Amino acid sequence: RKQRGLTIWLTGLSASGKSTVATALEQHLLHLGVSAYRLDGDNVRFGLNKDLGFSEKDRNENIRRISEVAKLFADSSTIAITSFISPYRADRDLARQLHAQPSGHADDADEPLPFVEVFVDVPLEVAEQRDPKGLYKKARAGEIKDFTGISAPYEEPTSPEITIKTHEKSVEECVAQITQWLADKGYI
Ligand code: GGZ
Repeated sequence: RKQRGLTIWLTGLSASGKSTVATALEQHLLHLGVSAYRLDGDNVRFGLNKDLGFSEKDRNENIRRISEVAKLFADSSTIAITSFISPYRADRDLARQLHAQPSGHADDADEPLPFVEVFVDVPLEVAEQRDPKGLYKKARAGEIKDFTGISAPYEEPTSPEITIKTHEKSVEECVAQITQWLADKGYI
């Protein structure tokens, strides 16, 4: 039977370190000879989802489409790594439920594709201090509306598979934490 992939779903504030960890994790898995593909704002929000903004409705749809795409990658035996704020618990739960449903491919096993929620947990003050693009500053000044953590919600995960703290650990340690978890589960 064909080998199956999985989805590693990173969630956290802007400037929490999602993209940095996702990039390093992708590199690490590729070095191990494991197929991995990262979905992030740069390759999704400027393409597939370029019609979407940051209202609650648009974020719901952003995450819905990303969930479907991640599932397709996972179904093709790749480790899909997603790196989006995904601030709404209900959207992340839908992504999880989607992975539990059969894909519809005739040759597919019935087992669900694993969905691994990784909470990139840094305090808002840390993210705001980092502010690499000056977005928090603009949000505080009212120049960006509906900014996550400032004027739009971030609903923390209640039972993520993994929690990483990029303000306490190095990127390498965070990647090791995730790969150790995957190895313990027999996924890599
Ligand atoms: C949050 C925003 C916003 C608003 C633009 N709120 O740090 P960044 O710049 O590079 O990453 C953020 C990115 C968030 O897009 P996502 O697709 O991950 O969001 S969601 O999952 O909520 O749909 C930030 C930038 O886009 N950005 N405006 N109002 N982040």
